[in-house]
Amino acid sequence: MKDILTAPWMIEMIHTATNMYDQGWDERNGGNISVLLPEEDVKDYISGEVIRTIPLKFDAKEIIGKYFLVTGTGKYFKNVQYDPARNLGLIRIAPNGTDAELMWGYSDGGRFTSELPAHLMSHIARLQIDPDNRVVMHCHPTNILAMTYVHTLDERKFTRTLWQMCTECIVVFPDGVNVLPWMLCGTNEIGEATAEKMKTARMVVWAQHGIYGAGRDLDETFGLIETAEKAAEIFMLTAHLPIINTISDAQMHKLEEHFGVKGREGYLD
Ligand code: 2HA
Ligand code: ZN
Repeated sequence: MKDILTAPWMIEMIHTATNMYDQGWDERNGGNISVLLPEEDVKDYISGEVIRTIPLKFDAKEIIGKYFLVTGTGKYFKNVQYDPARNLGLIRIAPNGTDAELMWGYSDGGRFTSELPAHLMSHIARLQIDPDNRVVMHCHPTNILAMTYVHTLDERKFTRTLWQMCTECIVVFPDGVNVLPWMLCGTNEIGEATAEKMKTARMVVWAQHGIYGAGRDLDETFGLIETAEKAAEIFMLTAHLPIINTISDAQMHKLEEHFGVKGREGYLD
């Protein structure tokens, strides 16, 4: 058996959690990440023995047998690099669909993030759209959060404002961002609402809380959130000033043409 701490996906997870902490997106125990791992990528690193079974709070029958590397509940992104086995866990969805089998990690008796319903439901939703989707990421980026206090939560308007803040936004997230109003976190209800929103965009803002992103790998998903957060930062730096220039819809159409992307239907005039 190979040392799991040398697995490329483990190293990438540790680097990503550390980087997110360094961005200021994951204060204290804020944020959570889940990565879907193909069995062939994990089998050499685990004994196959189930350490313990942890109940899920919903029926995840669509993803029975699938492996996920998931951050732990109450754990700090800041600490992942120093003690991965305590702060992360590798779970497999049990044959009944309602339990998770712990294969590695959560070494202090811990368990997966309280936001696992939103993660797994989002994985299920994204896999139907993109079979190569592997990552769901949640965090609390400062400017995205700030923006939800001072900008309408209308999804078209919110997306258009972000697109207008940096030239490359429409290229990076042509699908835009969807937005949920404030809801109680850690529940199946917010999980279901997030997954529904994930059907039409890879980013879902949770007003007054943070953001969810989905993508094929950690880099792509991090990059999505990083780009939206940069745009929100420009918005927060300029929202109180007289705006005398912007990126017009005609210019957005030029970007679409040049980069071979298509902005969300009906979002550009
Ligand atoms: O506790 O970010 O949304 C981690 C969170 C909950
Ligand atoms: Zn959160």
